[in-house]
Amino acid sequence: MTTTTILDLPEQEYIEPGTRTCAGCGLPIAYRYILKALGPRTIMTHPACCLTILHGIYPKTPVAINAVNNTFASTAASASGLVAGLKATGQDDYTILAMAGDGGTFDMGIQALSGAAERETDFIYVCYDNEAYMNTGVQRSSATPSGATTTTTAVIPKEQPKKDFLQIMEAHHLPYLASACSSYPGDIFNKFIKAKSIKGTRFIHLSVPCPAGWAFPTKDTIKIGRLAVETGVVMLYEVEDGVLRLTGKTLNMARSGRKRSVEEYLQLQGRFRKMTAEQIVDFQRQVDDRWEHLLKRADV
Ligand SMILES: Cc1ncc(C[n+]2csc(CCOP(=O)(O)OP(=O)(O)O)c2C)c(N)n1
Ligand SMILES: [Mg+2]
Repeated sequence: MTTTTILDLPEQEYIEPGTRTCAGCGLPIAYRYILKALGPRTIMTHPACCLTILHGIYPKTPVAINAVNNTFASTAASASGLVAGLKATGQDDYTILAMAGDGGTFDMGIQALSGAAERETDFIYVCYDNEAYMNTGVQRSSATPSGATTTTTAVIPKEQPKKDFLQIMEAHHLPYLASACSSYPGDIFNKFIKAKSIKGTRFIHLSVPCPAGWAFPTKDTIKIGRLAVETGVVMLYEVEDGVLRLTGKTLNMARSGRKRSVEEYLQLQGRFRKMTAEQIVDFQRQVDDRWEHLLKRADV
């Protein structure tokens, strides 16, 4: 994979100043580079989530591409309809982008997505993962990691581990699947350029830190995303026709053998404040197991 720096990116912007996301939100950072990669011939569909907040209230929006706001469980069904409509009207130069949160994907949207992926429907699906139902007030989802407090796991932090959704999507034999993080724009850009060039259902998991829900200062969004990757909590990789490749920082870490302790990531976030020493050890074990598992499959 080529290395793309900020200076290599197209100057055209598709998100104008004035989005209604919270200060320090990781989502608009990533979305900006996604749209730079996909360009103006993109139609996107999204359910209720922080992305709806970003898109704004009709008739005003800061986003310069066409977008459909669908219902919570319907993102992949809505994308399938857009694909069919464009086909029926003979318009074949659009990219369909479906984008939903972790609640709208790991929990609510999984059946429509699984069905569309099995039918090899031609769209890019992005699950941007802020690890809870954020826009309604930080309720736990199946993407919330163990040890995190949310408003529905306020007294006893979440006990179950995060659902491994990338593995679930890999089991659909997709032509392209990737994991990205908002702190690495060049890596995001490369992955969406590649996804655009491939036909069929392409799935990208995008990790986006959330200062409001994770309880860290708004200035630290990039730092927290980088720490997620530097500790191996989030791994940057892509799987093309079953072949796994590590990318960017994760590839460098695998080559150098340097991975930071998860405590460096956990201690900067208020949501993990109630974790016991035992739970931290278990969290480290979960991260190490996945790290070893993916490294075995990669050509480092
Ligand atoms: C069927 C249905 N149930 C509940 C809601 C209320 N609701 C709107 S957005 C949302 C949370 C979305 O969480 P997620 O998909 O993770 O996106 P985020 O807000 O974190 O960006 C909920 C529960 C809804 N709109 N529709
Ligand atoms: Mg969420």
